Amino acid sequence: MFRNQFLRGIRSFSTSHTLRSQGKKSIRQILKDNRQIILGSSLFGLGITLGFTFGITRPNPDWKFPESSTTPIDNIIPPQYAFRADMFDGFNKISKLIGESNVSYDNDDLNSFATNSYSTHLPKDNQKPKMICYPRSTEEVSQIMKIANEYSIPVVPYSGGTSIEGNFISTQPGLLLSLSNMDSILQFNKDDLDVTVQPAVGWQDLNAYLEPEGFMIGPDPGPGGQIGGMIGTSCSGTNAARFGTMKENVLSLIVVLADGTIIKTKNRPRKSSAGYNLTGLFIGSEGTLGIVTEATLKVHVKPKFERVSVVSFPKIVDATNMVTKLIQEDIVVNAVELLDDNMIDVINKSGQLNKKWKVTPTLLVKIGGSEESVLSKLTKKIEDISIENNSIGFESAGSNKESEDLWTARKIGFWSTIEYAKQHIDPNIKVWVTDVAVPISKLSKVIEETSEEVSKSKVFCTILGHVGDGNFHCILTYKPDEYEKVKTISENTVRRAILNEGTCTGEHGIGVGKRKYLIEELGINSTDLMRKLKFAMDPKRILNPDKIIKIDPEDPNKF
Ligand SMILES: Cc1cc2nc3c(=O)[nH]c(=O)nc-3n(C[C@H](O)[C@H](O)[C@H](O)COP(=O)(O)OP(=O)(O)OC[C@H]3O[C@@H](n4cnc5c(N)ncnc54)[C@H](O)[C@@H]3O)c2cc1C
Ligand SMILES: *[C@@H]1O[C@H](CO)[C@@H](O)[C@H](O)[C@H]1NC(C)=O
Ligand SMILES: *[C@@H]1O[C@H](CO)[C@@H](O)[C@H](O)[C@H]1NC(C)=O
Ligand SMILES: *[C@@H]1O[C@H](CO)[C@@H](O)[C@H](O)[C@H]1NC(C)=O
Ligand SMILES: *[C@@H]1O[C@H](CO)[C@@H](O)[C@H](O)[C@H]1NC(C)=O
Ligand SMILES: CC(=O)N[C@H]1CO[C@H](CO)[C@@H](O)[C@@H]1O
Repeated sequence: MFRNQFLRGIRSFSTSHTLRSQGKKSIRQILKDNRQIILGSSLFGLGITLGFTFGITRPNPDWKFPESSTTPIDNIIPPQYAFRADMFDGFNKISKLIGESNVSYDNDDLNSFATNSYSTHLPKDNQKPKMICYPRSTEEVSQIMKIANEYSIPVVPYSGGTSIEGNFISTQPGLLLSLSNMDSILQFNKDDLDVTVQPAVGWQDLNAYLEPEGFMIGPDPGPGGQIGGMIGTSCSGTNAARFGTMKENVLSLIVVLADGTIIKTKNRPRKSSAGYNLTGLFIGSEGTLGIVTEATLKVHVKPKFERVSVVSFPKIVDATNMVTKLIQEDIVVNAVELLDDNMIDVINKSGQLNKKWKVTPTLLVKIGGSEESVLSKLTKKIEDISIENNSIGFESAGSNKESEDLWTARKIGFWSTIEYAKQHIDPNIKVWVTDVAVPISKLSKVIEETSEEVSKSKVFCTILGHVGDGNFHCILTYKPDEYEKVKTISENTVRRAILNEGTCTGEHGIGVGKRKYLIEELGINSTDLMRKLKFAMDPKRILNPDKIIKIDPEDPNKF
């Protein structure tokens, strides 16, 4: 018992010592630190005495890292970020380093990097960056991070800015590091099917580059998304059913760590059993562990022919049953998307489609291949399965062009919902997008229960799902006074998914809004381990603070 108390004393001393800011400090902080050192030293002295008395091994005085496998939030002290004057000293150094024309203090700029209008979680008024910088190379990012680390300046990396879970909110206003000057495609290895790019290359631009040669990349998130941010959120999109998510599509990364160290995660071969999987560690880490400055991605052969079939059903459950059947029958689809009746209605009303579809739950099934005859055969098989699963309509595109037209319907779903709600419900309408994913066998049940809850609530919502992966979105629109209502729906949807062995986020990430669900999903030990990794790699907690896990015990949010 003595031993435990002794160790705990030493541990809290070591923790605060390790985590304390190394930057310039206020008097208050110096006093606080000294108190801790005095307390720590007296405990240390007591420990040596006790150790001597009870025959315990003496602790190593150089030991600076808490001897635990995880880091619970109660074991840490608040981060100490740079005060205003110090922060601007640091900014000046950065400005000298990369040139005045590559930084900005302009108020409109600062505001434009605070959020985007379709985000589920919005920043508070003061939560915007204090300076934007635009580095042009890995080397510059590294130099900037060295300065930021020295001065304890919070840094938020930013690529396309389309993420929607508050992933880049400046919760601790500091530096926003925009990668927009790093937008080159560096190397395309056709024979190896991989491409190396800088982080601000957009996925659409990359596809436009690859397409003439007959290639494409897998993930297709929101229009405007860029590789750095796509790695940040481990995004996916409609193609994931066939080509996988970002997690399956990155071969290797160059990353700048919190203190400016530059690392490579892997070489270029498809496989490797060389040590820890560092590539995987950074994908989905939302800029909290390092800044990606270069990425090598898998490239896929773009299907020569594609066919999209539109299948209508009386009920959502019939549609999801059909998806299960397609998977069981080993029918390889390139994508299968679910649109509920409201979604079809808003797309129809958007006037952007040539054809009008039945306003009823609908599956869009996309198949691809190198021969048209194979596709025709497969389409027939899909039609047969749909008939056995109560479909009430089946229409298949006759050509690639027609297929593309049908696919635009899916791509405009999100905007059509917002447009419709603005025009018909309230010009100030807001939007909250849920993003759960469950094992396919649970999908029907979870969608059905969710859609029942939504219709009872009377808020206007459309449902859109990447159902091949068990992932679906409710695009909940709400008037200001309906905020609590949609919050409850979103919370219930997440709980329902977790109860069914699912995840709170299939592709948008945790950001600031889903931290508590991450704990519910994986358990506190797992998030405490994430915190341990975070502290090991970013001891001053400067990289994208407060995302994914709580890092400040004084953060007013409970989780
Ligand atoms: C209309 C619409 C539709 C969408 N559809 C989908 C969809 O189908 N599938 C899907 O997965 N998502 C979708 N999204 C969400 C969004 O497009 C994705 O999350 C995308 O991956 C974000 O990329 P970005 O470049 O915009 O990232 P950003 O918003 O710039 O950043 C995302 C996160 O990554 C971090 N980050 C940025 N750059 C770097 C870097 N270089 N190194 C380390 N961290 C970095 C940021 O700090 C942030 O935490 C949609 C969004 C919209 C608005
Ligand atoms: C800053 O930006 C300008 C152009 O905007 C560029 O020419 C210059 O090389 C950049 N870097 C430095 C160190 O000034
Ligand atoms: C490492 O993790 C990534 C992302 O999760 C995955 O794609 C990859 O197959 C893993 N293994 C290697 C050797 O990179
Ligand atoms: C599509 O919307 C138009 C209004 O823009 C409406 O007149 C038409 O009936 C709708 N079509 C279907 C199939 O519901
Ligand atoms: C966390 O680990 C402890 C052992 O330290 C164990 O008793 C507990 O059940 C674990 N909690 C969860 C949620 O797995
Ligand atoms: C619920 C339902 O009707 N499922 C049917 C879907 O189609 C397959 C045959 O292709 C049937 O076996 C399922 O019973």
